[in-house]
Amino acid sequence: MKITNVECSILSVPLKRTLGNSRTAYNVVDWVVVQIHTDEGISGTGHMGSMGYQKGRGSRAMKSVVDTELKEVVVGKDPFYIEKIRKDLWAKSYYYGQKGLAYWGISAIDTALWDIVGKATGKPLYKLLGGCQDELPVYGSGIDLSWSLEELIQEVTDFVEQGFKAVKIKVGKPDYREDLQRVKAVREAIGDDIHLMVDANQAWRPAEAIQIGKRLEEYNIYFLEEPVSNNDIPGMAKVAAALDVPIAAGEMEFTRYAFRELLTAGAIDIVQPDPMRNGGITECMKICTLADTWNLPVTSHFYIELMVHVLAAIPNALYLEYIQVFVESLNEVIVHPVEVKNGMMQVPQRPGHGVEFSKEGFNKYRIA
Ligand code: SMN
Ligand code: MG
Repeated sequence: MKITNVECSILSVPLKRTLGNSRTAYNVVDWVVVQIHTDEGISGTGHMGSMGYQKGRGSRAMKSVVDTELKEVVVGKDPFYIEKIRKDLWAKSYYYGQKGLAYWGISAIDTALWDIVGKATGKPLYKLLGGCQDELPVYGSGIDLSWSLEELIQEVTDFVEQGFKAVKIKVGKPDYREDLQRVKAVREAIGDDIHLMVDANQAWRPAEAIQIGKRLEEYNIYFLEEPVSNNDIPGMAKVAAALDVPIAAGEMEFTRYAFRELLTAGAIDIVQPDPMRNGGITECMKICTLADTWNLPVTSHFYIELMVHVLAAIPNALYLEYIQVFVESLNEVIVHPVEVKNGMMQVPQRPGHGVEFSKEGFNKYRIA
């Protein structure tokens, strides 16, 4: 089999409401879709979710790196030679790539190649990767720091009513006492039996994170995510050592090498790879193995539709993240909507990863 073409399109889907974390606000997701075609009529896709507030979300730059740099490495090759293609992409982009936008493109290409292999063999991706389970627990995740307390409570109680056994909310308000009030109110609303995670999106310095983290522990927090900058690995390790609550991070990291640094420093207790930033399905599996080597669990970041296959193929899976508003945005442009029932997701049995972008989605939302 030979790759005949690589096409990259942008589908810009507005969010139903504005989301906010401690860093920024979002009101749109650009789904950057990489389609790889072959001479046997099989095509695979990898997508990047590039979100932002109005302008400035990176999608055109992502498309440009695929179109002008990466595509030529891929065309003409056998899609089953995924490691070889990765090696060549890495070599081609070594000067400007290895992290950043080029690596997003490599990630999407890797994912599309796995999709082709799945379709060519007629197998769902997780079985090709080495199946471990057919369903996974999911937590309901809110990008909700800008929402009022009433809206926040509505969100988490909706999650619990839908059957989720775990929810995550944002923290990182300028005055941490407001975070404590929100966490207290959420804990009271969901009761003691639901896992409650909090995500600070790097809002604090280490000493603050320890001080606030100790107060948060009073509410039985399941994990505290990104308390400090992902560039401050020693700081994160200090926080992890000082607090009982497990520390989760990894969503901002490129490549397994970055995870090696987090793990050797003892900076995290829960590993959170994002397959569209950290190198696609192949690299994500390597990161999960690294986590397992450190005897740590993995919880997904974003991309539930892809991470369901990765977590279904590893022995150390903890939870899938379900960000309802982003899933609703994705469901606008795909054929088979992501489905979560009673806090569990069954792994789709369609060949490949099973995410198929729809003609209607392309017609309605395509901007490039
Ligand atoms: C998050 C950030 C960016 C995209 C999706 C989700 C957030 C999370 O930090 O962990 O849910
Ligand atoms: Mg996060």
